[in-house]
Amino acid sequence: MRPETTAYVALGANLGQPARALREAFVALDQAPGLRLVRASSLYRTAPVDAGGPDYLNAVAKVATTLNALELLDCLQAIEHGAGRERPYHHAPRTLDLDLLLYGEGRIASPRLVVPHPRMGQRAFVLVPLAEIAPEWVAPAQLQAVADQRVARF
Ligand code: PH2
Ligand code: MG
Ligand code: MG
Repeated sequence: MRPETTAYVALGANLGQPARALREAFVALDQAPGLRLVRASSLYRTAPVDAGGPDYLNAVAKVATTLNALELLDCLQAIEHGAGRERPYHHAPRTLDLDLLLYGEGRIASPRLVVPHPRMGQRAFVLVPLAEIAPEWVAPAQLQAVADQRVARF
C-alpha cells in the first residue's frame, strides 16, 4: 500500500447553489477512491478577486490521500465535472472549483500543476479558511497583507 500524503484543497463556487455544491464536494472528497477527508473549514462568503460575477463561497479541505499529485488533480477535476463545471472563459463564474493548494511538503512545477499554488499567498479567500484548519501553514503577516479583501463566515 502506498503511504498517505496530507494535502489541502481550496473549494470555491459562485454559480448555482454554492453552499450545496461545497457541502457535496466535501462528501465527494471523502468518498473518492484513495482519498479521505480529514478536516473541513467553515464556509466563507468572499468578494470576487480578479473576476466578475456574484460573491463566492469558499472553503478549504484537509485530505489524506494515497494518490500522487497528478492523480489527485484528475480526481478533483472529475468532481468539478460531476458538479456541472463549465469553462467558457478564464475566471468565469463556476458551480465548483477545486484547486490543489499543498501536497505534503511537495514542490511541483509541471505544465498541468504547480504546487504550492502560486497565488494562494495573495488570496484571503484561501488564507482565511486555511488558517482556520491549518494555522501552521499561514503566518499572521500573510493574513495582515490580505486584510483588505472581504471575507466573512457564511
Ligand atoms: N477564484 C478565482 C478568481 N477569483 N475570488 C473569490 N472570492 N473566490 C474564488 O474562489 C475565486 C476568486 C479563480 O479560480
Ligand atoms: Mg481557482
Ligand atoms: Mg481551478
